[in-house]
Amino acid sequence: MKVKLILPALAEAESPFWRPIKYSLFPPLGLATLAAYLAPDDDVDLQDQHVEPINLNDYPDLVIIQVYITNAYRSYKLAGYYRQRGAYVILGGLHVTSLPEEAMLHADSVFLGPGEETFPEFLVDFKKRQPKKVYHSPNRSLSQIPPIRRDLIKRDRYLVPNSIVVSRGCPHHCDFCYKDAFFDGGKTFYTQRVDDALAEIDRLPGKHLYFLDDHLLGNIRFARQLFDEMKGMNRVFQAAATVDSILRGNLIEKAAEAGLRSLFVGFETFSPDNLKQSNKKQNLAKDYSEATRRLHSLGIMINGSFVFGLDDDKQDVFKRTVDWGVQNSITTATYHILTPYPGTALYKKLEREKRLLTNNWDLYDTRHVVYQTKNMSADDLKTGYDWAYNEFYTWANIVRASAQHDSYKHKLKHLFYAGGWKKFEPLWNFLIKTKNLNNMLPLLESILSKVNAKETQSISNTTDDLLLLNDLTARITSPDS
Ligand code: B12
Ligand code: SF4
Repeated sequence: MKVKLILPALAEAESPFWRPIKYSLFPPLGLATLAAYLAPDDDVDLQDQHVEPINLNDYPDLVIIQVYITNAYRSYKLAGYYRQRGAYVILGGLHVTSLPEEAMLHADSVFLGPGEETFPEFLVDFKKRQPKKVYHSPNRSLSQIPPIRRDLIKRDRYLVPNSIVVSRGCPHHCDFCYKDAFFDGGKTFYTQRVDDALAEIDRLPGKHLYFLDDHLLGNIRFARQLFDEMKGMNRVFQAAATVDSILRGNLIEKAAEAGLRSLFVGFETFSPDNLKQSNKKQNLAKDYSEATRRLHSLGIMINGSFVFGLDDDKQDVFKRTVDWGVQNSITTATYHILTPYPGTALYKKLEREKRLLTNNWDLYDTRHVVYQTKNMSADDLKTGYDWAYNEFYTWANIVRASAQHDSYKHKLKHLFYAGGWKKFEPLWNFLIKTKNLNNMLPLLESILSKVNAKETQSISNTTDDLLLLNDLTARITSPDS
C-alpha cells in the first residue's frame, strides 16, 4: 500500500513574520509515531511542509494528515485534493479532536485523541474495507508501542532531530490549555515504562535530547527513576515543567545530574486572580524568583512562558513581565496573547460570555487577539505583546540578564543562547537553505554543557564557539556573500 503522511505548514509559517528556524526545530514526531504501525512492505512517504514543498504529483492509497488549529484550512484543502485523486484521507490531531464535525466534512475518517490505539484499529478495518467514520480512544497506554519510524525523518532539515516524548498529557487542568479537550474520555496523563523510555533514548544518536513532554516532572516516581538511569548516559537535554515541581523535593537536582540544561517553565501570569480564573492552581502562592534561583544554581537555563490578556491584566503587565524576566535572568521568553482554543474550558467560558470575536482559525496563533478583552483594548494588548518581545530581546536586556549569573560560563551560555535564538536570523536562514542545520548540533551541545565542571576549559571552548558564530554571521550577512 502507498501511504503518505503530511504535516501541513502552520498559517503563520508563511506570513511575513515567519521565522524559518522556529519551524525547523522539531521533526513531526506524532506522524513518525503513527507510521510505526504500518506494514514493513508499505511504501511510506512522510512530508513536513515546514521544511520541504509538498510533492502533489503522486497517487497514494492512504493519506494521513495531522491537523493543528492554524494549519486546519490548509489541511482541509490537501484532504480535498487527495480525495479527488482517489485516496482514502484520514485526519487527526488537536484541532480534529476539538472540532470533529468540522473536520468530518473534509475526511473519510477522523480520529479523536491520541492515535496509538485507534490507528492500528483503523488499519485492520481498512484492510477489511470496513473503516469507521470516527475513531475515539478510551483506553490509553504507551506500553508496547512499536519503535518510532525515525528513518522517515529527514534529520538534516532540523536543528533538533532528537526530539522525544515519554509521556502524554499532564496532571494539571489549566483552563486555556488544549490538554483536557484532547484527552477527553480517558486518561489525561500517562507515561511510558522507564525501560521503554531508556530504550528510545538509546536509539537516538549523539548527545542532545529535547523532551517534548508537557511536564517531564509530572509523575515523580517515573521521573526519578528515569533521571537515575540517565545519569551515566552522557546526555544533555531540554524539557518543560511547572513552577511547583521545581520548588518541591529534589527532583530538579536529579534532573540536572541526569543532564537537564534548559527548562521551559509555565510562569504564565503573576496575578493570583488570573491564576484562579485559569484554574492554574499549581502556580498559586509559589515564589517564581525562588524557582529561577534554584534552576540557575543548578546551571539550568530558563525559557519562561507568559500569557498576556487574562482578565486581571492591565496596561502595566507588559513592562512588569519583561522587567521581571530580565531581573531574574530568564534566558529566553515565550510570550503569548491569550488564545481560547475550541474545546477548552476557556473557549466555552468566553462563548457563554459572548466575547469571541472570530472563528477564523488562522488567527488562533497566540499572536492575534480573537476575543473581547476586559481591562485594556485589543489594540493595546497586541501592541503591548509586540513591545514585550522586542524589548526583552534588545541586546541591552540580553546582556543585562546574562550579566547577573554567578558563573562566567553561565553568563556566556546565556548570551550565546538568547542572542543565537533571536539575533542570528540570517545565519539560520542560510543554514536552512543549504540544508546544514543539523551541523549546528555540536554547537548547541557545547552551549548546553555543564556549568560547573572544568569551568576554565569549557569557557574557552564556548568563547571560541561564540567568536566562530559571530564570524560566520558577519560573513553571511555581508553584501559580498
Ligand atoms: C513540537 C511542538 C511544536 C512544533 C510543531 C511542529 C512539529 N514538528 O511537530 C512548533 C515549534 C512548530 C510549534 C509551534 C507552536 N505551538 Co506547539 N507544540 C509542540 C509540542 C511541544 C510537541 C508536539 C509533539 O510532537 N507531541 C508528541 C506527539 C507524539 O503527539 P502529537 O503530535 O499530538 O501526535 C499524536 C496525536 O495528536 C495523534 N495524531 C496526530 N495527527 C494525527 C492524524 C491521524 C490521522 C491520526 C490517526 C492521529 C493523529 O496521534 C499522535 C500519536 O498519539 C506540543 C506539546 C505536546 N506535548 O504535544 C506543543 C503544542 C502542540 N503547541 C502549542 C502551541 C500553543 C504552539 C504555538 C501557537 C506557540 C506559539 N505561540 O508560537 C505555535 C503554533 C502552533 C499552532 N498554531 O497550532 C499547543 C497547541 C495548542 C493547540 N490547541 O493547537 C501545544 C499542545 C502545547 C500546549 N501544551 O499548549 N509547536
Ligand atoms: S501545566 Fe501546562 S500542560 Fe499542564 S494543563 Fe497547565 S498549561 Fe497544560
